[in-house]
Amino acid sequence: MTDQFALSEDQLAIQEMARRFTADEITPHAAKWDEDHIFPRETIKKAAGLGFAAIYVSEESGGIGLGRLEAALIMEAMAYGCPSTSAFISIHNMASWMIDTYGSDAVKGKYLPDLVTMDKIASYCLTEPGSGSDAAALKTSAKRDGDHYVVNGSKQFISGAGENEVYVTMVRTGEDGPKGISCLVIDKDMAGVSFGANEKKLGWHSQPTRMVTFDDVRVPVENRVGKEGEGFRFAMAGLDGGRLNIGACSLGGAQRCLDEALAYTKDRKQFGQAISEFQNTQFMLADMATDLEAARALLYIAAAKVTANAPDKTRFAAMAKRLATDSGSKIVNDALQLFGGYGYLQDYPIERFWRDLRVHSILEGTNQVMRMIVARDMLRQ
Ligand code: FAD
Ligand code: 2MC
Repeated sequence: MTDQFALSEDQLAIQEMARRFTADEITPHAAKWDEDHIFPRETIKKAAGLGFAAIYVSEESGGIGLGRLEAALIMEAMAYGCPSTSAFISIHNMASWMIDTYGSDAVKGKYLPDLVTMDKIASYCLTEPGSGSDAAALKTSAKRDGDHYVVNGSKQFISGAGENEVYVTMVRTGEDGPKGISCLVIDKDMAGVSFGANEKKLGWHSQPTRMVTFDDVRVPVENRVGKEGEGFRFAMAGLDGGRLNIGACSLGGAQRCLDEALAYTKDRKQFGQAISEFQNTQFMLADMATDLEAARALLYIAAAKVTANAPDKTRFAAMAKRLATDSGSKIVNDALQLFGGYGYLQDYPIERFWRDLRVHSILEGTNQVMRMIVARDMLRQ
């Protein structure tokens, strides 16, 4: 009866590999990356050595050709050590998958060999200063001039900007709205590409976030992914997977904080007994574990739907992202409460997870937008 919900041997092996990598290469360093704002490029490159830079890029293109559940397992495992670094690797996977799935042989051949090894890292550029949730209102323009596009405009909040070499960018080549949007791959070193200051953020300190500005950037037409007007659809399809991964990062962070809270409450004594003896503590731990398992179950189902290209995959990815990120943040907040004043100190990891997970309810589509996607799909039927 339970077999259909169990992970396969291969999936368990991948999960174990990702957990081992996290324990060896991420967890021991994550607090320092956070405190000193260190971008761990070497560690990220090591993750690529295990195939984690191209989890659902096809094997023909040099990826490991796995499904979205496997990707979620990997992201969840790495987020147990550092949600920020895990999410960073997820964004690179999303952008690489878009090139592999929708790109011509020319654009794939030009970019994917370096992306699968993470000799080059990819950013995903959709958001603009004037268009966040209403992404289809973007204004960055790409005007055709012979065998080039001339790109002008700005992208806001771009993860990895300034460090990464490759920018998978949604631009306007046609009419207003989603149908006038195309997808271009733009190199960091193309003339006219520049970057804003590294944003000072609440969390996600192990990776930079900057504005990217395009000033008469000449991009070869062969760098277009798919046809003109298809870019918005590709961007949204990429986010179906990205949202699962962000949800998985919240699950991993929440699991870590739950484990820390279990150990701490058994150890810490007040009123002559371990605080785990209080019924309030037990009820909180029980609810944290229950909410985590419920969110995880939905996320794994949604991941299976995205792998299978099920008709309701977008709705499920949105539901799973909403639940996993909101539940994840609540679980971490409860863990912080159980640590008392110590939870607020940087001596313990909880406050870092609290800060890192907060943004998961905002980016890759706010949780209000997730509700909008779900309700629209329900009402359409
Ligand atoms: P707004 O769209 O202005 O929303 C403000 C508020 O209004 C929100 O609460 C929102 O839910 C609500 N709202 C808006 N519309 C509706 C509606 N119709 N109904 C109900 N409520 C609504 N973007 C990229 O393209 N690439 C990246 O790599 C990237 N990385 C990021 C990293 C960080 C650290 C952050 C903070 C953001 C990143 N983003 C990135 C941008 C992110 O996706 C946007 O911030 C997000 O989509 C929300 O857009 P906004 O900030 O403009 O908020
Ligand atoms: N897969 C494929 N196609 C999709 C799709 C999906 N998941 N979602 C929408 N489309 C298609 C849709 O079918 C339609 O095409 P057609 O008219 O041919 O049927 C087209 O795209 C336009 O869709 P909508 O009519 O739904 O567009 P609308 O503008 O009303 O709303 C909305 C779209 C709000 C869902 C979208 O703008 C959105 O997701 N906003 C949030 C923005 C966001 O998530 N930003 C994340 C930036 S990345 C980030 O934060 C990182 C950290 C990397």
